[in-house]
Amino acid sequence: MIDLYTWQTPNGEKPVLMLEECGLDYRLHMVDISAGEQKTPEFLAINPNGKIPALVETTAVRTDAVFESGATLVYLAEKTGRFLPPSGPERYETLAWTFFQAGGTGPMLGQWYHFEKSAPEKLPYAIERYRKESLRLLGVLDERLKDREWIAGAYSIADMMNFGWVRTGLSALKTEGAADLSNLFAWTERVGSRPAVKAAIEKLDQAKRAKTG
Ligand SMILES: N[C@@H](CCC(=O)N[C@@H](CS)C(=O)NCC(=O)O)C(=O)O
Repeated sequence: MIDLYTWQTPNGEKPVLMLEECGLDYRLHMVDISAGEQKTPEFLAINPNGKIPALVETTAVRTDAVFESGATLVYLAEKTGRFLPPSGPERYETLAWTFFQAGGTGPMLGQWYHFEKSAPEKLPYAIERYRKESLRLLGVLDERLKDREWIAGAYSIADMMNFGWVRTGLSALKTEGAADLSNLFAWTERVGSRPAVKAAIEKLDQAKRAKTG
């Protein structure tokens, strides 16, 4: 059985998208990061970095504990043989666009959000630096999508990895209707209309409401 520890955030959503696409059975454990549940000794035993998401799979012969959203997607892809080519250039292209998110839009948008919304002091240099870099990264993805339906070959973990951050970034950076990001807007519509994506978003929403009331 797979136990998924997560919360309703762009990173927390990723393994739920994959579990729903693959039709796997799993138990959803909501870890309230606003209440500090990701720093409890029980959770740190699963992810020493104290961040969601993380998953644990227990079978008759072994227990696997996996943290980092990208690693959870690769784990599930290798378990099912789906959404990540098994070898060759297509596999590395998919992994490259998967980790592009982990090292790019995630940290840059995260820092922009912090300096724009949470920092006690308004630092125009920091706000502008992370805003510009976030927009540049979204532009790289937009260019990538100008002549293709999905980020790397068929729909893959690269799309699942990028979806939540692109959606959040496009809306938080107030890019509505930006002509130079039109391929990206069209792609978010395509991803968002997949039944598994709708089911994942709905499940997380319900689970969060059940936990926080
Ligand atoms: N690189 C990590 C980032 C995980 C991450 O930043 N998770 C956030 C929620 S989106 C979190 O747990 N924040 C709580 C904290 O930092 O204490 C991944 O992709 O899994």
